[in-house]
Amino acid sequence: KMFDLIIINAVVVTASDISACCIGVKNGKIRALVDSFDDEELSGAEVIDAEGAYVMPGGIDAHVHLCQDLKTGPHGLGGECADNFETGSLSAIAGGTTTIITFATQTRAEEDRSLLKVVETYNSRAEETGSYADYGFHIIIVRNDQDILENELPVLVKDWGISSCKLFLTYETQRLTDSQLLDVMFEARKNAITTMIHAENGDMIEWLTGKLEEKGMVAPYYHALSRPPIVEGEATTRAIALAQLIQNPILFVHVGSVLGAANVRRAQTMGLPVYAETCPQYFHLTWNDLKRFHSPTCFENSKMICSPPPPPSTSDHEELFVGLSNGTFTIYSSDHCPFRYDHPHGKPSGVLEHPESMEGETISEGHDLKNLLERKQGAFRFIPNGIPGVETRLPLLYTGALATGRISPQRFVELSSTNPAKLYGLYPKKGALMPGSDADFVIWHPEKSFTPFHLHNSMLHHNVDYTPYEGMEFVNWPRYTILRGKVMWANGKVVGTVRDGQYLKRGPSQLSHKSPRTDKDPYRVANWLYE
Ligand code: DUC
Ligand code: ZN
Ligand code: ZN
Ligand code: ZN
Repeated sequence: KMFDLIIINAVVVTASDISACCIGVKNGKIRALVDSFDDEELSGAEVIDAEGAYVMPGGIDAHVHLCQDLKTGPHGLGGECADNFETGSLSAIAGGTTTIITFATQTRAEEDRSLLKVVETYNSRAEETGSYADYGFHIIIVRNDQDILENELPVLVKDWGISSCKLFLTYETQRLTDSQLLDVMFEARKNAITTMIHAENGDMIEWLTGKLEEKGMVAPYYHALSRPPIVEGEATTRAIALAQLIQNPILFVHVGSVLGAANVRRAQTMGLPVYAETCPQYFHLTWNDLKRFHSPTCFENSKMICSPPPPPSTSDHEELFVGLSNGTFTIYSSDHCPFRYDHPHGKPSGVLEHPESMEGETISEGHDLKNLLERKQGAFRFIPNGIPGVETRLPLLYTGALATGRISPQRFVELSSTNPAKLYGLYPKKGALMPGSDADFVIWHPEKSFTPFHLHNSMLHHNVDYTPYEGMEFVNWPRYTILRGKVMWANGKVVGTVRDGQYLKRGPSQLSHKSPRTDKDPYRVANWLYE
């Protein structure tokens, strides 16, 4: 037989084009895009009729937290990921995503000093269960040990294909000082590693949190007030300056403020290789959602706590949508950070009864995390930061941006698949619909035959007991998810297996093809460093 799988009646969308055609797949790769197939070509092939719906490259979610335990929790203040590679990747494919890039995270504990050991640990967690989606790792670096950086970064790139690292400007247990940031960025540059930056000013957050606690303002809502837009505004400005000094591309993760987006835009206009990721919560949630009513006993909302927090109001959403359409934002990821509600290692339930009992408690050495978690009092300082969303990412982008005409179908593909593939060195194996590319697809429902529905958490496949988007109306949902020619998700059913996903070795970023711009750096900040 000539093809294993044929998709007919497709409206094929790439980052640049839309065209009504058919796709032929052989051995897990795209082999042909044509007007039609004849009987001989069709014989023996599995045929999927897209019925005129959009067929896009499978979603690439470049920001997913899985298997992070209490010690390595997403911000070192406790919290344990409820999803492992099995449940997290299942949730991904049920939402049209065929590739996830997750985090392997160094900690300040001595046994986690070696980045290679950290990656081996996370890799064995992935291999233990397997994965429904293809997957890779970013490395989180929380210290500047020269020996580790010099010896291990080249091995990470060469043996593991890890070409990106995430650095923090906040969280006591993760943040680097400016000089430590420069150390890591300098070594990253030598290895063509893209630095991902969590840009929030940790000192501003600490100071504001202290002031809020003095006034007894510790309920979940005040998490947002402890992180007003200037927190991201300052940190993006500073990190841009540091990256300009080092002359290495940076990607701001989870940009959620208009101020942050404006700083990114200005840097891009200066010709700097500065990229930004944004996430669904910055378009669908506001500060108000942190105090949404849930039940008679629960009126404060730890469920919605994430960092950076959602923007203050819906008018911010409109400004952020501009960045989504005009290219300020390079990629759109979920920041799936799965904590269960009302779980000792997740989000505390209920309300804080005695706010004054929090007085005098600060994050310090020897602070008794376990004790605080057991009290489950819900002061925002102790609530793990992060919300789930790997499955709802593409449907939210469809409903909020594509169906409303805020972005084009091509831009949808660019943000959700092609740009992440290019940024993180997976292109054109991933993120493209060209002969030779992996046959990863998301096929939507034909719009005319799809009835909008209200989402409930029970419909989702993650191991989290809530969704921030409970009750929201969705105008479409992935009908088929196909991974390397294998149908994984079809008409609401999982049809793939947890052993279908493969580890992805990645190459260098393909977005800054001529970067650093040592030849023509108009700012000549510190070219002598590299001469
Ligand atoms: N950063 C993330 O990337 N995810 C969740 C929490 C955080 O601070
Ligand atoms: Zn972060
Ligand atoms: Zn609630
Ligand atoms: Zn994250």
